[in-house]
Amino acid sequence: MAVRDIFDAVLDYEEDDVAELVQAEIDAGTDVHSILQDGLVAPLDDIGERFSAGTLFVPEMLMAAEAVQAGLDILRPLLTETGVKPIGTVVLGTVKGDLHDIGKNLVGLLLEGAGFRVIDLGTDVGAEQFIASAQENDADIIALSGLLTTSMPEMANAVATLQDANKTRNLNVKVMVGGPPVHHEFAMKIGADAYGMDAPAAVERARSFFTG
Ligand code: B1M
Repeated sequence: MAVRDIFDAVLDYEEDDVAELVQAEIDAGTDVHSILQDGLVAPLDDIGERFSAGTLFVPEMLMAAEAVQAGLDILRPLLTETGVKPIGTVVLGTVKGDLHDIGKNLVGLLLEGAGFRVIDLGTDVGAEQFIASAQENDADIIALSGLLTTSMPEMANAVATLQDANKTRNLNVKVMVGGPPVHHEFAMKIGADAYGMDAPAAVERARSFFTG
């Protein structure tokens, strides 16, 4: 039994095996971040490369994502364990037109684990939905995820709308962005307050809004 078996089970689209193997590694005391990174996230890069090469297609990408999600469900309690009073509230979502949610879910789990209250709006979320939820939940941060290159203009549009609402609609939130096509320069150019390269970096950025 090894983390490599989880990797292989994701590539075989074996949801139930992934869940069982993740539980077995937890029981064996394997480092949670190794289970996450080497067992669950790494095979998706492999899947992405095969998709780009035209050797597998959307249904297989979806089955792999579902297998990863089954493993994440098992890891969830370990990633979100916290007994502390919430540091602040984050409204999180994947931008309009984009249906990818695994990276966003990971960002949400680690934020929760770091003591934030997370309102997850899911995928395909428009700027006005982010604003309404931030107002309703008295949020401190809005966090936007996007995986497609075509999501970048939508992310820019959402950030502009949110920053405008900060000035004109009595909203007071910081805006954070992330996802593979996004980088620091782009984030600053579109007026975001922070960019997170990965989920741990997103937590650091979110914390920095409170610690200065
Ligand atoms: Co899609 N897909 N997909 N896909 N998919 C990619 C992203 C792609 C790179 C594959 C490829 O071509 N090699 C490619 C995008 C190309 C591009 O635009 N540059 C692609 C494509 C083209 C598409 C479709 C257009 C395919 C089609 O229909 N022809 C379609 C689009 C649908 C849509 O969104 N409208 C599509 C669909 C799908 C599925 C639905 C089948 C499925 C998603 C299922 C799901 O999410 N529930 C899927 C999958 C699984 C992938 C890959 C294989 C895996 C994505 C993933 O979950 N990675 C992906 C290829 C790849 O990544 N190698 C691919 C793991 C995840 C942990 O990483 O999300 O990057 P990631 O999150 C990271 C960081 O980016 C960061 O933290 C996380 C880790 O710590 N992060 C943040 C993310 N959000 C953040 C926010 C932050 C901070 C950090 O602050 C707010």
